[in-house]
Amino acid sequence: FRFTHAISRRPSASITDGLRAVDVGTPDLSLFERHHADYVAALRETGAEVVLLDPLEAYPDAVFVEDTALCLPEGAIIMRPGAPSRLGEAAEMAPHLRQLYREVREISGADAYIEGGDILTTEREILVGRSARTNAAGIAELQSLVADWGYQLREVITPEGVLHFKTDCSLLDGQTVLATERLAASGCFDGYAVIHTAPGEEAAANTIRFNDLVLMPAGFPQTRDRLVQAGYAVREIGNSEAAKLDGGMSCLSLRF
Ligand code: CIR
Repeated sequence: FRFTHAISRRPSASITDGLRAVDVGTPDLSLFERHHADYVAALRETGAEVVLLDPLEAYPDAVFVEDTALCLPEGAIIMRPGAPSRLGEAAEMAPHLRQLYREVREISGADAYIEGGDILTTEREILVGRSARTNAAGIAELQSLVADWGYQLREVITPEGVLHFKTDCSLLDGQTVLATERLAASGCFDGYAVIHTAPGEEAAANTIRFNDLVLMPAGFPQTRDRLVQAGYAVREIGNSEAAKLDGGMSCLSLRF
């Protein structure tokens, strides 16, 4: 959770066509832009260098850069998003990672699909949730690509009806995660300390610990209080527009 860099991409006007499981209204671009600017400012406030990429009109979901790559200290791995409309986003991200990393590898199997939102990297392992976007072939290829870097992959289950594994959890520090009760009940965090989101605030589970700050979506006061009481420096960021597209704090950046 200590990072020197992040990559983020400004939302495009085409965000109105972004994927969503349930239509709860069209995201408003100017409000999304304001929330995004607050998000980037918070990352920069921690001392990190944030590369801010231009909007990509051709890809309505391109603001959710996390799904295009997995960034590790040893190198970056370009993903193969399982949503057909998002597959091309990975190739758009690759040159930027090649500029910042000495080693960049790629998921390339034609039947392999995997999105960054399904991957939680902790200090001891990489958890990958199989989901509608991430399949067994994608997980197997990731395992083979990170094996020589010494990483242990563990496959976990993304709850039914939840977009990504990390929609329901986030890493708070070396041994602590924030998770919904429904996800923690699967036992995937046995051995970690778990802080649960408050009942009815499941949408608060996707936060990021970024250096000294925990960035969380605004509007979940009970979960915020739990984090503050546990000693975290919490920054609330407006997320109403990203949430209409099933997006949250982790989706909006790559961190390394
Ligand atoms: C999608 O359905 O792909 C986007 N509308 C939301 C992606 C959110 N990304 C993430 O959780 N890492």
